[in-house]
Order: sequence, then structure tokens, then C-alpha cells
Amino acid sequence: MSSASSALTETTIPQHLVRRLSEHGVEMGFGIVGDYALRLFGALNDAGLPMLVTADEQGAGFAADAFARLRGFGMVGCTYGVGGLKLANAVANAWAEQVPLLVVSGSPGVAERASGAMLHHKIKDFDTQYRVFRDLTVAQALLDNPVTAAAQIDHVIARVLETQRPGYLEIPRDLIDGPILAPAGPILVKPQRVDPFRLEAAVADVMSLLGSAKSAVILAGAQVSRRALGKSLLEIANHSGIPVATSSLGKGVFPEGHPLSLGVYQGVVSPAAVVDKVENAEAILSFGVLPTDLNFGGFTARIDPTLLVECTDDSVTVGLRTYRNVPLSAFLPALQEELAKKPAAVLPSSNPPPFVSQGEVPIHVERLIAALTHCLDARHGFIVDPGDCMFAAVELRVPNWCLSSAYYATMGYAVPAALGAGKADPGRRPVVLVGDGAFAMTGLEAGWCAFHGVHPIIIVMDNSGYGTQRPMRDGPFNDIAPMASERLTEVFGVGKGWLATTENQLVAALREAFASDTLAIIRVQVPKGSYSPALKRLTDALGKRV
Ligand SMILES: Cc1ncc(C[n+]2csc(CCOP(=O)(O)OP(=O)(O)O)c2C)c(N)n1
Ligand SMILES: [Mg+2]
Repeated sequence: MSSASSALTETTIPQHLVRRLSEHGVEMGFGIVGDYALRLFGALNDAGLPMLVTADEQGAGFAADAFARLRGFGMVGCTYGVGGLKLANAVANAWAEQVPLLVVSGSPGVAERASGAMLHHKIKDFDTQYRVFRDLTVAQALLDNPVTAAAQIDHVIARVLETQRPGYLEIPRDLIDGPILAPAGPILVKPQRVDPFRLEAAVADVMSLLGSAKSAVILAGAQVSRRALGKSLLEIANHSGIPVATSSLGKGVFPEGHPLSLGVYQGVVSPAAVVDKVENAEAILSFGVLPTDLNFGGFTARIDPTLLVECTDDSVTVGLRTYRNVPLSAFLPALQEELAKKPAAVLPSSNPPPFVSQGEVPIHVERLIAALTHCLDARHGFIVDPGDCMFAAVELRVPNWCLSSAYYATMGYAVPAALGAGKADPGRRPVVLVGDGAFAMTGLEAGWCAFHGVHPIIIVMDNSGYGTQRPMRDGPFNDIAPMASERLTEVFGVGKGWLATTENQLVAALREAFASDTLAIIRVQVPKGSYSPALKRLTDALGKRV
């Protein structure tokens, strides 16, 4: 049983769902309607949960995913079959990257199913979509019984929040308006298991390691933000003076303008100075880093396991000793408390060098990154798409949150994510860095952002195709149809676009776009064959392996 109280109130499935979502900070969903979902979307809207339409279901999924990354929970809705399966890739991304995203699909009514008729959008049988989502989500329910519907909703939401993985609800359209009984109290989300004795021992072990090590470094990962531990991390760094690198997926969990920030550590992908600092430290505190190939630069990271403290969602391992049932969520605050007993460190100061245009010269990838770094401040959040943009962003300092599909690496995440991010954190304007190939996939969602009052700055890095693939194996399959993406603002009838082919044009476009408050699309043409230093380092190291 996932509910705290046995008192019951009469409600409906959509009303109960809206109540549960609002209890967990979700006041809107994203999605595309259809006849199996019309009553559902209507009832959700009537109950106070607007469903924001996007150009495509995958875009709705990415928008809801970004909302969930920033708010701790998000919801996407769809119609049956044609809508649900288009969402599958976005939900796969949420599973892989541990995002608490709830999928709610309308579906044929219970009575319609009983007839076995060949209804539109049906695939093999009525449960095909359910079976697909069973593989992509942590908990699922077909709400075909009003007696159990509320308990099923509560169970799925509790599992999503406990595990930080997506969940799935399917609602037959003939059960939308009928009465159900639901518990009056809140959902019981099981706290993570913590062994207090092992927690104390793990903290003591790490304190003793830090006492003897001449140098230490923190590696922070996405789990820090999934478990809302950013403040604890900041306090630990501020007080101890230990420098912080993040993983690629964790970029932004520590402010990169902070004097202790080393930026991203990603094996050979990172600049040599960062690699030296991390790999030569005498103690490496890894907080919630998922051990993925991309996080570790194609597994080129060289970390001595005997110097590593690895803190995960359920254990702490110090060298060769593992403390089970010591989750990161308990360990970080406990370590923070222990460190606070020691005198505070004096922090160094950091000033990134200014960017000065070299005139009417072509723009190379690293110069784009240097120029962009200077535009970002506390008013912005950053979203980056896979491809060379993501590798290049290793050298970019983000002052706040950063969102990306940095493990599952699905192209086309960034533009639709701007909608969800802009809604989840209306105080910050999303700045998107995306490749021309990825923009071709989901760039139309930029118009939907503006339609819903979100006005990102979108920088399309146009390197004439699938640049990331070229150094590994080039061919006509890496060439794509050219697109004047900056002119889309004319098509949308909102915002402004720029084409920048020289550094002077880039500086002018960035200045105007950051000063404006409408949708901005800057297409930055870089010479074909211009790659980020990070991608060069990776392909040099891995070229023969791909
Ligand atoms: C949905 C999806 N399809 C295919 C890929 C494989 N892939 C990885 S990078 C890449 C090229 C990306 O092109 P672009 O967005 O222009 O960025 P660039 O590599 O040029 O920097 C491709 C096709 C992927 N990651 N995601
Ligand atoms: Mg490209």
C-alpha cells in the first residue's frame, strides 16, 4: 500500500492524478491528444492540469523529461499506439538517465476491448503498447478497474519517485468520468534504506583518507541533482576547498563559474590540466557518477581504485571496502556535517579570459565555445545536444544547471527540452547548443516553445552534416540537406534569426540575442572539418576502436 491514510474520498481517475501530480510540484504536462485521449486531456485540463502541445510526441517526452530533471517529477500524455510508440525513445532516454517521468496514455475503452474489434491504432493486440512500456518503465498499470485505480496510480508514482525512473499509466477512455474512491492522505514514498552504523563508519573512513591524502578532488555526477543534493555538494566544496569536476552527464550540478570548479572530467576528452588534477589526486571522491562509456571518455579514464571513494545511490566504497545501505542522499549531508567541524579553507578566485573577436575570420568550434562562455550568467540555463556540441561543451563554463542526453545520447533532445526547462525554471532563459543534424530532427519545437511563452536562445552549430561521425568513417551518409535554420523565425512569425559565418558576425548576433527576450536562432557556420579539441582528443585515442 503506497498511501498514508485509510480515509477515502470520492473522485475520478483524472482528478486523482492531478492531485497527486500537484502534490509533487507538477502543475502542467506535455503531450499530443487523439481520440483515445481527448476525454483524458479534457478532464486533466478541467482538474487544473494544462497539457502543453508540442510538434511531435518525442518532443513532448523530452520537454517533460527536462521539466522532471529540474523539478524532480514530470508528466507526458499521449494517445494510444501512434502517440505512445513515438514517445518510446524519449522514455528510453529517461530510463537510461534516471529521470522521474510519468507517462499517461489514453487507450480504447474496456467495452471496446471486449469486442476484440480492429480499432484504429491497435497493433498486434490491445496490450502491445503496454508491453513495450513494461520494458521502458519501472512500474506500469492499466487502469481498467475503478476499484483499484487510485491504488495503482499511487503505486506507480511512488515507484517513480523512489527509483528515479519513468512509470506508465494507461487509461481506457470509458473510465475517465466514472467515480473512484481514493485515499485522502499523501502517497507514501519509501525513504532509501540507510544503515546508521555503516553510515558512521563510511564517514569516518573517508575523513581519515582525506586526513592523510595530500590532494583530493571531487567527481560529481547526475545523482547529485536527481537526489537534490546540489546544496550539500556546494557546502562540502566551499568548506573543504576540494576542487570539483563533474561527469559529462552531471555537468551543471556544480556551478562552473565557481573558483573550485574544474569543469568536466571525461577521461581523454577533458583538457590535460583537468585530467592531471583528477588522475593525480591522492583521494578521489566520486559522488553519484554513473559509470557510463561517455562519462569516462570511452573508458579512457585512468582512476586508481584504491584511491577512489565511490558513492552511489545505495552504497559507499572506500578503496576496497564497501558500506552497503549508505546511499548518497544520506552520505553527503553526513560528510558535510563532519567536514564542518574542521576549519574552512580559503578559496582561490577565478577569472575567465575575455573573448575578443579576431575580425572577419571563419568561426572555429573552440572560438564559438569561448564566445558563448562570456554570454552565460545567473539568468541562463544551458542545454546541449549530443554530437560535437556536447564534446565542445567540455570547455564551456555553465553557471547554473545544464541538461543533456549525455549517456543515452539521443539526437534532438535539446530544443524540445528547452520548453520543459523554461516552464520548470521560468526565472532562467534556456540557451541551447545543437548540431545542424540534430536541429533538423526536432528544431520545429522552437516554434512551440515561443507559442507557450518560452523564448530560448538556440545556437545551431552548422558543420554541414554529421560531423562527429566523419573522423571515424566519412562517406555520403554523413552529408545532410542544408537548412537555413535562422530563417525559421520568419516561418513561425516570432523571434529573430541570424547567420554568423565570421567571428564579428557571431559576436554581434550573440550580443543582440542575449539582449532580446524573444526566440533567437543563431546559425553558426563552422568550416566543414572544424572539430572541438575535445572530440579531437577522443578520436585520436579511440579512432581505431570504433
Ligand atoms: C536519434 C539519433 N540518431 C542517430 C545517432 C547517431 N549519431 C550520433 S552523433 C550523429 C551526428 C550528429 O550530427 P549533428 O547534430 O549535426 O552534430 P555534429 O556531429 O555535426 O556535431 C549521429 C547521426 C544518435 N546519437 N541519435
Ligand atoms: Mg553537424
